[in-house]
Amino acid sequence: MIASKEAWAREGRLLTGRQGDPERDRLPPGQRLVKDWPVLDLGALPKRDLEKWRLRIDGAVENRIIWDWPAYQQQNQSRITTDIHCVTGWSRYDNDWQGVSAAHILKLVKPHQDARHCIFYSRDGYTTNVRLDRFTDNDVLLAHSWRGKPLSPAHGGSVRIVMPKWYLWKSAKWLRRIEFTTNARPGYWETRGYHNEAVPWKEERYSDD
Ligand SMILES: Nc1nc2c(c(=O)[nH]1)N[C@H]1C(S)=C(S)[C@@H](COP(=O)(O)O)O[C@H]1N2
Ligand SMILES: [Mo]
Repeated sequence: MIASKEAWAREGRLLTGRQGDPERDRLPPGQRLVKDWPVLDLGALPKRDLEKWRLRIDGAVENRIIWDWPAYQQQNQSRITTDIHCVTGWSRYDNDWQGVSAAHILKLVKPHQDARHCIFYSRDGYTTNVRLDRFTDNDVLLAHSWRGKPLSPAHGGSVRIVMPKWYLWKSAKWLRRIEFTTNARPGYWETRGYHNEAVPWKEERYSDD
């Protein structure tokens, strides 16, 4: 059962799950469904300033990137709908995101053969790390819009990462830099007891679980 749920989770949309009890098959263990969208962060809200906005993508890559806002807007745009799951216990269904896909970024930067990890750096000083082989999931997005409107500052606008298959602390808000690395470098919550992997279907909440 767990194995098949993980497989559905990897698919991104729980197609098989819908045929059974939708609540049980779509909601990861220990989660409750919410209709609103709670705000959780370190409490420092960066100013939204598109003139000064930059995104740097560097580290173990062939081609470094620095985008300003117009350059980022000119990239191929993707639109996807995903569920999100917060480690504090809430999940929210059917979030409609627009942005630039991780797949598009990987094609441009070409990570080195030995690159294994990505580190996300945010404007509020927050960092989080993910494995490169999960950043390549086809539902990973650098999102600028939600339900067709610019992502609100509270939820990470101008641009946040969306990594729907991992707990939401991996989805860095106010993104300013992605660094590709050969070694894992634990981020803010990963150095404070959170799990390194963070897969909701396995309840990878805290590293001593
Ligand atoms: N830059 C930044 N990104 C962040 C955080 C943060 O403090 N700073 N908190 C993380 C955590 S712990 C959670 S649960 C989600 C919450 O996202 P939301 O406020 O949009 O619900 O953002 C994640 N991304
Ligand atoms: Mo969180």
